Amino acid sequence: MTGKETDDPFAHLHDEDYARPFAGRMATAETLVTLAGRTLTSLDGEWRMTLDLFDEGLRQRWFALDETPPSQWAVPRDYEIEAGDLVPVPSCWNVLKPEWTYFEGGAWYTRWFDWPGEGEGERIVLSFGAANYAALVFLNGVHAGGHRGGSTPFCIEVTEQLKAGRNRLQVYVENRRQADRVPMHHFDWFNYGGLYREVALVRLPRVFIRRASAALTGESAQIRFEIELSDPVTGVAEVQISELGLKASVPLVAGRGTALVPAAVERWSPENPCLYEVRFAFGADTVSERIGFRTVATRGTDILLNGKRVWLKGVCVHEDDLALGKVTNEADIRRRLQHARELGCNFLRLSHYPHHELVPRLADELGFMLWAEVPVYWAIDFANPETLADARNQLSELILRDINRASIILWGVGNENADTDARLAFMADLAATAKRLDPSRLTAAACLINRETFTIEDRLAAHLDVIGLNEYFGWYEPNFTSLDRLLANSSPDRPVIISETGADAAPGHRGAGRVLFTEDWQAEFYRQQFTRIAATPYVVGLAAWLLYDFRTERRQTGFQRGFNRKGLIGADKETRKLAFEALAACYRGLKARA
Ligand code: GCB
Repeated sequence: MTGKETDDPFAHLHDEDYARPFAGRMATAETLVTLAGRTLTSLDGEWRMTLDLFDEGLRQRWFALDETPPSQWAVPRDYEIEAGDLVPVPSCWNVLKPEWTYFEGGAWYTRWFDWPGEGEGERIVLSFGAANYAALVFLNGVHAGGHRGGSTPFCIEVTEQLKAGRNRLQVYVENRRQADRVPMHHFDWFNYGGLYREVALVRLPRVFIRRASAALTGESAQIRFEIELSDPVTGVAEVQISELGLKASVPLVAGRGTALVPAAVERWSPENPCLYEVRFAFGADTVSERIGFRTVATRGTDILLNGKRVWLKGVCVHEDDLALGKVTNEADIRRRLQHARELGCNFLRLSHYPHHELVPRLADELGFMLWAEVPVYWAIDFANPETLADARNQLSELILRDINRASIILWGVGNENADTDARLAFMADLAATAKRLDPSRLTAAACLINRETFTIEDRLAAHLDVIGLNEYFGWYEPNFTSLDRLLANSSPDRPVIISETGADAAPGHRGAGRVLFTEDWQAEFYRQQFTRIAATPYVVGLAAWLLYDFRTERRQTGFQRGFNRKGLIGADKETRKLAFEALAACYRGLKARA
């Protein structure tokens, strides 16, 4: 069936155009709404979930079925909401039942909620933290919207579909690995599926603040306030930072406006992560959040924070948990940042996709610099305009969500993508998108090495502020002499960060010399790497690969057993390997340069 009812009960068996009616109403960066300081009605908790490997729910329009009990069905059905499993949201289905561990396909989530009704002129938006990879949302049997991209938030307005009283919300989430997606079908992490971040309802006035940002401009002591409304109205918004006695007006034309306001702010830095409560108000709407003010720039091969050179002592981290999969929470994030602190870090790379929005919030509060990125990872269908639109949208959603996070200094637009003209055009577009949406931060990507001449060589570098370099000399390549050549041969005109280096170690596995998968070699590997990296003036940071071991089905030796073991700490997030202290000692030794 293609949206209309038919008398033929078997029509859906032959309709391969079944998804077409749901292609519209896509939530994008354009429809995202800032949640800063808003009161949300949480829809987390128990939902019913039914797997759907064949998109049967779309073919048969399961979402439109009434709730007649099975004893009263006139004709048989293939779907019964109550027959689904009770599952928590947020969650990844892969960790809920052993038989769902490797499931890649679709699942229907259903829950009911009571709604008291909205006030005069109010608008109601459904907000999703993320759903991997694509989602279709149905409220009271009606298609309300959809989203693609597995790690970014989205908002769907449901003012029209929402009823006072009992409502039925259904979300079809689907995590197939496909050639046109970002990432594509081949990546080195686990393909968790589900509604794995928070779901909530948000009440908004008829005209509301869609986004609001405040950032320090250049080295001058001016804050640039920027506001965008839901509608193209003209008026005046108010901004306020009470602690500074700052109050200013932002004139809005066609729903948008900016104002430059002089302000004597104390600068945010890892050593002094000071934040100010910033309030934005327009008409009946107010949003507020804690914002840090700092500048970030490059000069030659240096990265400057508040005009001063910084060396990024970093570690990469995936969003992965033995018990929860991609689900995280405040305690998990605080533990992660505490481990990074004990390692001596001032920097984390949130690889390889947008992490939970609480990560940059806590990094703001605790004082870490971050690299945040989108999963333009390895092979991507670079020539496909729809894939580019998807990647651009994921990047835009990430930037708009985190625009006020002082901790984020770098937007990563990709990782180790083979050099073709199509890739160059695709990724240059992303770098330009990042600059257009956010000129206050730097762009980066994990770039390429010419393995014949052993030089850093990537046409993309010209489009970036910072060159990321993933290199595994001493691990995938047996010795360090090629690294010596590479570092000596290259003379980049902009800063380089080693955006990954690392070696696997199975926790507890020991041995002397270059014995792969031992903790001893992993520790020695870091000592060898670090001596070289720290002695190279144009390298201004390292993001070690990585903090914790993580699940990935690509890795199947006895040492790996479905895990990438390059963690400095095991997958239990407790067991420190020898390399943890080895790298910590390297970072301590670097203090004088920072
Ligand atoms: C890389 C990738 C990263 C992998 C890592 C590895 O270069 O960027 O995602 O997990 O190497 O362990 O091989």
